[in-house]
Amino acid sequence: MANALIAFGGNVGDVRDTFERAIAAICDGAAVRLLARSSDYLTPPIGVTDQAPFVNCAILAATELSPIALLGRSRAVETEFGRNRSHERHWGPRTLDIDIITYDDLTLDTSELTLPHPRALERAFVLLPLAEIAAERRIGGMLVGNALARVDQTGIEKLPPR
Ligand code: A4P
Ligand code: MG
Repeated sequence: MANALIAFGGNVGDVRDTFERAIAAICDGAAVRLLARSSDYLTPPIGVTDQAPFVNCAILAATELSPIALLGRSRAVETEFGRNRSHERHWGPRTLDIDIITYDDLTLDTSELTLPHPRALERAFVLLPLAEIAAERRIGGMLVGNALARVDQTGIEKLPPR
């Protein structure tokens, strides 16, 4: 059994509702079990800035799936919730983006999957949710809480429970 941190983002449709259903679809209670879920955060778009704000959250899950099988399940869930990569811009609007941030302490660099996620430590929209559920976790040797102190959190708003 491995522990995985998984980040969710989206800015098209009812993203918070999508998150609820997507998390339930990934965490079936068997091969993937939900251990913790962060709050949802409203976050200014990073990268391509002329698009709607995103909602972001993160979960901690225990899983029997291999990293590649977990990625496969994540991509199937992205597709189920309306994501169509052939119609979208890199870093542009999307209903649901699921990124695997860590899988235990595994490091991996293949064409399909890079672990830990290479941009996680630079991004407040990933680190703020992670700090809620895994502040003491290290990513690439750095504590989530310390990484968070180094990034710009301007404009990010923690959303109340629905
Ligand atoms: N891939 C490799 N490693 C991983 C991993 N650890 N987890 C591969 C998930 N996927 C991984 O992803 C491209 C490929 O990365 C996948 O096919 C998988 O095999 P994608 O989701 O199709 O492409 P993308 O999302 O456009 O690119 P990327 O690099 O994942 O984008 P990011 O870095 O996730 O950024 N601003 C705010 N406020 N909030 C956001 O959530 N998201 C983005 C997208 C930009 N700006 C944002 C947000
Ligand atoms: Mg992605």
